[in-house]
Amino acid sequence: MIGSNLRLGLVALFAAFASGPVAAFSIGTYQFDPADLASDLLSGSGLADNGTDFYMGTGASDWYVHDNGDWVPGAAPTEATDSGQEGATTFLAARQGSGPLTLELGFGNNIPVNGAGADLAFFFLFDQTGNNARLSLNGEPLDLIFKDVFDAEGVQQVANGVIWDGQTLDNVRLLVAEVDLGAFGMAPGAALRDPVLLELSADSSEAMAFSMAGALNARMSPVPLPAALPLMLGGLSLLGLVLRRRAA
Ligand SMILES: [Ca+2]
Repeated sequence: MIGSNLRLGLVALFAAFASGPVAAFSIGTYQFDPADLASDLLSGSGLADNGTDFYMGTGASDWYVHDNGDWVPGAAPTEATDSGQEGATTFLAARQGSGPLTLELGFGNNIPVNGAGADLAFFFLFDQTGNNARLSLNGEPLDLIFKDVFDAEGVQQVANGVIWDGQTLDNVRLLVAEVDLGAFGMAPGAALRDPVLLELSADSSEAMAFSMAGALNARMSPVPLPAALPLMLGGLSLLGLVLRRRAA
């Protein structure tokens, strides 16, 4: 499961440091605000597992969970859209023979933009040499290209504490696939407001384990006004009108 050429020099994968009101975190040379991560699993299709439990996506937001030999309606898995503070240790995987797993992911907080170079980073666990992942945006597909994650000193990064089939694994190979939104024809500075579709195929005996997606270039999402606020402001101006009339 772990490549023999893997350098296991890592001590601390996630150097959390304070940056304003939210704690930023890093995975090797990649730095994120938690709001940069894909936060919404909008739909899913196919068989998924998180190393412990099995899920069945229906092609919508509804999921089934395998429970004592039966599929029962259950909560959607959260491993592909976690906050990042768990590190890249949790995952949703397709396994060999289970067919492709399709995940529709949305960025509900900070909005990815087409900035300089790569704009999105998709992290995977285990050796994905024989597996495939395809990203689609507005129906346009792009095969992801995996590479190892390194820190600034060139040390290959691994994930520790990965729960897998009843074991807790350390030194699990960590891979990343970078995506430039320009490859989808997006103009420089354009914002990605549509969901992305990730199709995971375990074509080898290694699990095709997707851990998380993050935006490398993002802008803060404007905080929407509460629906009641315009009404409240309207009410206040009406009150002001009444008060002025009384004063007159
Ligand atoms: Ca770009």
